Amino acid sequence: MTAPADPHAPSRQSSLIARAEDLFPGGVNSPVRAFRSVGRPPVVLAAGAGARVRDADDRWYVDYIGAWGPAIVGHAHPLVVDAVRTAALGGFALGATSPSEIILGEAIRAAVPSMERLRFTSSGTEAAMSALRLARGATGRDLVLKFAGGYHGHSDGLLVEAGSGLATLALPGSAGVPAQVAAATIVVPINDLDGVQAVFKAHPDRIAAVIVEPVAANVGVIAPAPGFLEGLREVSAANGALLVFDEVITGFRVAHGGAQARYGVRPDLTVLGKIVGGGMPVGAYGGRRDLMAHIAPEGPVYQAGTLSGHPLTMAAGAATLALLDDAAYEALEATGAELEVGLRSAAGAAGRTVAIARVGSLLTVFFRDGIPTSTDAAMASDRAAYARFFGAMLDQGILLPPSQFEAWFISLAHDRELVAETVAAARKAFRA
Ligand code: KE4
Repeated sequence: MTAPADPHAPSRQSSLIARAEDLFPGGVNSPVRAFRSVGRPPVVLAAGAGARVRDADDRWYVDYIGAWGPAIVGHAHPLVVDAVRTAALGGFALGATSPSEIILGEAIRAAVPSMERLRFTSSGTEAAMSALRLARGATGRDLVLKFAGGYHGHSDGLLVEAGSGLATLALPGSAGVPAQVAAATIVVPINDLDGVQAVFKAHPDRIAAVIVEPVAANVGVIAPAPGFLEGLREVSAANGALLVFDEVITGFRVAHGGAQARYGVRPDLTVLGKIVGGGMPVGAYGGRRDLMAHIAPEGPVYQAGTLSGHPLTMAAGAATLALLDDAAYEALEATGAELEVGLRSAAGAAGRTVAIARVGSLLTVFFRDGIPTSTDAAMASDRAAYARFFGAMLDQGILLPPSQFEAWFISLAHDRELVAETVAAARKAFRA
């Protein structure tokens, strides 16, 4: 870890930020990277290696952003880098089906059997948007039910009361979404099965799909209430609506087969992203054979993409999934548990009231009393306290997600030493 020569000299990072702010809205290519809600200048990250990242001034941090999920085996894993390098030697996008798409597609289907057939895209947004277009095309219905704080990418209809950056910026939705489009999305609080029943009763035969993050991770981590996912399965089927699991975060994260394997609930359609691309641009959606037959060129629901199934993405994804064996998930669970226990004792020692929610290697430290089970409870957390904690951790070389409402992502590269370093920093930060 090397500090800049003259701490008062304008750092390379600060000049890069100035140029970025002139170029991009907020100086970023995705809002949450702007650090707006934590009151710090954003970092500019030049490299990552394992569980650490390096900023443009050569400061290293223990990293819990993890590229927002994809870096589950650590940054720049040699086997993943080699796979991409080898693929690159054969050219990049070739504009036709490549063997690598078939290899990754079969690996995904082997792990997620509900995805009887699938389609790759270049982002989770595209995948979620396409899954809902398919649901509407297959059912002939127009309405979609989502959950407050659920984030499924930035397609128009899914920005209604979404999480992630909208929760971070306290935005109810997005400008530019036509009222009639927003009106086709009905929102219910997370874990509110009665609310879901009431919506189906109020709109009989009109709801095409229920889309849910089976473990909510865009309002911080909120686990499904016991019976919630099973209830969604039953109510959707009973009302002729499709159940769509958005597993962009949970897919290959909370279990090799995702949340649907962890909780034993089989959706009609699944949305994937992040990990399945190993850090390269990716999305995927898939499910029942009879539904996927509606997708062009077999059926009338159109979806396309110049770089869908990109060979370098497929190579990175396949190399990453190959590393995620049973031992990997046992290690992720053990590291997550160790970090949770350490953080809880650090907060206790400082007399700080926090609630630590964790599902596997997804974790959130909520600055509130009691683990939230609903959207409102999570959203009522003390954002200012989180911002102070974030800053105190950053100053000690620990990079947390720059929002109370984003999950901490633990990787296979987070070893006991790094967990101990994180807990030691937290002991001081909770007192800040
Ligand atoms: P992308 O279009 O960003 O690849 O995926 C959208 C998406 C879909 N579904 C879920 C459950 C997601 O969490 C996401 C994207 N996640 C955010 C972080 N929570 C991406 C970070 C960002 O927007 O910069």
